[in-house]
This record gives sequence, C-alpha cells and structure tokens, in this order.
Amino acid sequence: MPVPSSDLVDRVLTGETAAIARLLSRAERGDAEVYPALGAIFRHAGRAHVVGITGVSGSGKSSLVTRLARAGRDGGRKVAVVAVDPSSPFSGGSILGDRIRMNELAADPGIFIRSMATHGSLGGLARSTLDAVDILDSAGFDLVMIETVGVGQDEIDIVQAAHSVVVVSAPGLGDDIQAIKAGILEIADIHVVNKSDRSDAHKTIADLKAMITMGAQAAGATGRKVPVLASSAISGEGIDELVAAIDSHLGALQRTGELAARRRRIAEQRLLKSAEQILRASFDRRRDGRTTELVERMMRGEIDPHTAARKLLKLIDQEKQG
Ligand SMILES: Nc1nc2c(ncn2[C@@H]2O[C@H](COP(=O)(O)OP(=O)(O)O)[C@@H](O)[C@H]2O)c(=O)[nH]1
Ligand SMILES: [Mg+2]
Repeated sequence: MPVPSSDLVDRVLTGETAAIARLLSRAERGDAEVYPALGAIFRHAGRAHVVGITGVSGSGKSSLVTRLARAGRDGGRKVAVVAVDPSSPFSGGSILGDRIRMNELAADPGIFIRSMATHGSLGGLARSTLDAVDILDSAGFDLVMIETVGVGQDEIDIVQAAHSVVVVSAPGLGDDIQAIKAGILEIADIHVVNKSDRSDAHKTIADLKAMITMGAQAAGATGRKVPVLASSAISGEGIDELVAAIDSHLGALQRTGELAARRRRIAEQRLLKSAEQILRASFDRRRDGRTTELVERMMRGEIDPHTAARKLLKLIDQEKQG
C-alpha cells in the first residue's frame, strides 16, 4: 500500500525533499486521492514570492533562472523552480553544458527543481503547475519561479498566476521582438533582454523600448512604467539588477495594495479553471448515448447547436441529481 497523500502533508510542511517530490508527482497525476492533501497544502501556502519567467524558446530563460536561483541562495533564500518547457534543461531537453550547471544547483537542499509534463488535458497543466507552486510554497521555499515558454493560452494563464512576470527577449532569434509575436508583451512586469554579451543586443533593446512606448501611448500611458533591463546569463552581467527589479516589483505590489488585488485575481482564475475541469470531466464521462438523438434532430434542422447543447447539459445535470 502506498502512503496516503494526506500522510505526506506534514512532512511536506517541514520541507522534507522526498515527501515534496512524491506529492508533486501525485498532484501532477491529479487522482482524486490527492485532493484532500492539496486542500491542506493550500491553507499553508501564500508566503512565497511567485515569479513567472517567460519568453520564446532559446532566449535564455533556463540559464537566467539558474542565475537567479543562485543569487537567491546567496541572499539566504530557499528557491524552487517549476519548469513548464519541453526544451528546458530541467526536463532534460537541452545541451549538456546546461544540464551540468543545473546539476550543481540540484545538490543544494535549499533549491528544488521540478519540470512539469506538457501533455495532458487542456487546463490540466495550469491546474497541476499551480498545485505544484502551492506545494513548494507551503514547504518553505521563499522564491518560487515558474519557467514557461510563452506560447499558448495555457502557458500564459500559468505565468499570469505569478506575482511578478519577467518576459525574456534576446537578439539573434529573428527580426521581431518575439514577445510581440507570442502575445506576451503586455503581461510583463519586467522586461529583460538577455544575451547582452552579443553585439546585436542593443538593437533588440531599442526595438523593445520603442514597442513599449508605442503600446503605452495606445493604452493612454497609465500605470507603472515597465523596466527594460539587459542581462547576460553567460557573463552574469545585469543579474544583480534583475534580482533588484524583481524584489522591487514585489515591494511596489505590497506598498500599493496591488498584491491583494493580484491574489484575488489569481484566486478567481483558479476557481474558474477548477470548475471548468470538473465540468469537462463530468461531461466527458456522462455525455455518451445522450448526443445521438440531439444530433439527429440537428440534422433534421429541428434544433440549433446552441439549444441542443443546453438540452444536453440539462440532461447530464438531471442524471447527476437522480
Ligand atoms: N551568448 C549568450 N548565450 C546565452 C545566454 N543565455 C543563454 N544562452 C544560450 O542560449 C541557449 C538557450 O538557452 P536556454 O537557457 O536553454 O534558453 P530557454 O530555451 O529560453 O530556456 C543556450 O545555448 C544558452 O547557452 C547569454 O546571456 N548569452
Ligand atoms: Mg528553458
């Protein structure tokens, strides 16, 4: 008999690595058995600073996260990383050099690195990633970074559940500011142009600043000015400034009361996502045999898709009550 997930909770709360790893795997699978444990975990979470790091593949997110993790450790913090990126070194998809650098970090018990599988149902990834953040938060990690490759609504939803969002751009990945293409320019609290050691980095910085100015004008230029930083994960240049900008963003959230507003927005998002998942699962289980007659009626032009869908949901709901 495997240990029930509820028995892992106290061990997770004391920061026991093996228990954390185990509960993370179960949260990722999402079996019904794990939910009471996740409920207990949720009540202990809410202390960590959750930072989303996003940007296109190859911009240097994993390399930056490695640097940030080290800087956090040097500052006496416990740091956890949840990587949602198929090409991430954390999930083993990268060149050897990166993996060796990550392994150095992994020997430190004050650092925990976890990669999330990117398969699974729509919305399921967001659910399991945010449950993973709760687990690491409740286990006493001060800083929890979520690395996502900024493509697809699921990953944007994930990174928007962070308190501070860093969007990474880099030169040499095409002519455009990649963040624009990926639709993630607007979600940045901090912009960083990585690979500043490259001679073409200044052009990326200038382009990005121009795009932000144009965007701000279009939006009426309200709100906080989003900083644009330069960094090199290779040389370490600009890392201290990035750490300072991330800390200062949290400070500003706390001072202005916006942190509470963000937490509320995140809670609402998670509520809706969970409701969606429950509905979808129930729908998948119960719709069998209920569609045939409705489809026939649609074919005969007796009923439109919208009305038919409402009828189907009603049937499923009635069956559940009965
Ligand atoms: N020149 C240069 N290369 C970098 C820098 N940061 C990362 N790289 C390289 O860019 C490639 C992609 O880095 P990675 O961190 O895996 O990017 P990710 O896909 O965004 O996570 C790797 O070959 C890195 O060694 C940097 O600051 N300067
Ligand atoms: Mg990566």
